[in-house]
This record gives sequence, C-alpha cells and structure tokens, in this order.
Amino acid sequence: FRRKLHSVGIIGAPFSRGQPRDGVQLGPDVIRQAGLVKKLEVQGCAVKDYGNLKFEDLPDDEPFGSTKRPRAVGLANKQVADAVQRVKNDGHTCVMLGGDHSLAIGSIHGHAACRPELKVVWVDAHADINTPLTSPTGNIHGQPMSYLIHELCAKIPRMPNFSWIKPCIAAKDIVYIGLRDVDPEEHYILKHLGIKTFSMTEVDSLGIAKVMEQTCDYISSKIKKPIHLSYDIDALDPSVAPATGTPVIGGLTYREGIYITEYLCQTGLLSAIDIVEVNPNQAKREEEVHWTANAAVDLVLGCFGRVREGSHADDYKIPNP
Ligand code: Z70
Ligand code: MN
Ligand code: MN
Ligand code: MN
Repeated sequence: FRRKLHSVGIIGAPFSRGQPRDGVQLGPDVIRQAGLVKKLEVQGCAVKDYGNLKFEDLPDDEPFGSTKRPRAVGLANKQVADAVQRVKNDGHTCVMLGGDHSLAIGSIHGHAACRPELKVVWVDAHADINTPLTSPTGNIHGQPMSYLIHELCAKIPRMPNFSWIKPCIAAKDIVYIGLRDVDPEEHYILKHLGIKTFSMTEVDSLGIAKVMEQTCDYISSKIKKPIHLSYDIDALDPSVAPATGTPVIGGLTYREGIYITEYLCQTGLLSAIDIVEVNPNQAKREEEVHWTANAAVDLVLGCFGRVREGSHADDYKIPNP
C-alpha cells in the first residue's frame, strides 16, 4: 500500500481576545518550536508555512451587551477567513494554529467559501455553541458555532465587525467528540437542533474506534464531502495537555486523541484543521508547555499520515553487507 502525499499550508493566528487569559496568542509559536514543520517534512509532507497573521489592537472595543471585544474578534476572524481561502486556493490542506477557539469562525467561514459542502468534526471538552444571548461569560471562544449554523441565524444579534459573517453550515453536518463541560443553554441547543454528539460518556461506552466509525458513517454515507477538523487541545485530558485556559478533568487520553486524527486522515477527506487553545502561560511548570505542544504536534502529524506502527519508503531495501 502507498500513502497519500500531503501538501500542507500552515497559518499562525496569535489571537487571544475571544477569552480572558493572556498567553494563548503564543500558541502558534510554541507549536512551531516543538518541531511541527520539520516533523511534517520528515514524514513526506510538502509544507508551506504562511507565517503568523498580524492582528491590530482595537482601543475602544466596548462590550456588545455582555459579549466581550466583539470588534477585535470580528476583525481577526475576517483576516483568518481570507487567509484560509488563500491556502485552500493554493491547493493545500489548511492548518490554522490558534489562538483561542473564536478563530474557528473565520477558519470555517473561509473554508466553506472554497468548499461549500464541508462537514465539521469538533473535538472539544466544550460545545462552544452559546449565542451572545445565552453565553454565561461573554467570551466569544464559547460561541463560535452559533455564528456558523444556519438554524441559529435568527438568534444572533447584529454586532460590530460581524456583518460579514454568514451562516455556512447545517446542524446535520456537525459531529462533536469529547464533550464534558456543556452549559444548560448549550445542551438545549444541541438537542433542539438534533446535533450528533459523542460526549466522554459515549467515548467510554463505545470506545474511540466505534465513535470514529459512527462519526464517519454519519458524515459520509454515499457522497464524500471535505472535512473540517476543529481540535481544541482541551479535549485531551489535562494530564496530557495541561497548558490550556480551561482544563477539564476526564478527557481523551493521548491515544484516543491521536486515534481521531489517524482515523480521519485515512478517509482522505481532511481539508482544513484548527489546533487551538494551547496557552503556555497556563502551565504550572515548563515541562507542561512541552507536553502540551508535543501533543498538538502529534495531532497534526496524525492528520497527515503518521501511523504508530511505523512506515517506510516504497523503494526501501535492507542494506547488503
Ligand atoms: C463556556 C462559555 C470554553 C473553552 C471554555 C466555556 C467555553 N461554555 N471554551 N474554554 N475552550 O464561556 O461559553
Ligand atoms: Mn516518524
Ligand atoms: Mn474547549
Ligand atoms: Mn473550544
């Protein structure tokens, strides 16, 4: 068997205004420092690193109702959406390194502009589907899904720098994996819209292999559609990925986390990937930054053909003495 050769385009999005903790803007550089580009190249990927986006600081970014920093989040996401479109039009699988999870608004919006039929696999401890009116915190990283789903359109107020955002996915085109910290309002929305979810309870009862089998049956029965994987590092257990803003006990093991990426890779349908919420400032010790960044790198490697059994070049020969 021969493996598909991947062409990868990387965008760094050093942005933190979708949540209150400083440091998540360092995520892209911490993940690169863990050797992302080199390791992708070693496993045979062609990599183009588009570098980091530059985000303006907006001085008078007053809350809209309870929603915090709407202008900064709206503007940054427009930049992300444009960058993702560029990477897709250049023919790459897009990897967006966050930054906080509000950036999925721009990443999925930009991806959907190029691939209108896309499916979303959202791997996270959280559902990130609060509307600005249900959010208990006003943090937009807990809301990105609500701006993207057609069925919630009528529930979203007009906000400054958000007018360019048009809903681009249907509730039936989303699968969640890893949920374990869902607000009551979010739980209502998930049930009301009939969204497919595999919480940690389903990971426990089915095992990750059946979860992935059922995920892929659900999103691609006959016709194959491109997949957008939005991976919040806090889906992983805090023992594996402690350097994140809101660690939640009882998460995916390293092996379960990696299995998700290996499984999605072998569908051949992965078209864009977000890796978000790596925050080195949340680590208690320097080691914890490295564990978390290494886990993030290994998730990306899994998306691009790394398999744990090992691999070899097609033309490899055992050397003769
Ligand atoms: C809560 C909210 C959230 C990440 C926390 C928390 C959301 N549901 N997401 N940490 N990554 O604020 O809406
Ligand atoms: Mn290797
Ligand atoms: Mn989360
Ligand atoms: Mn999230």
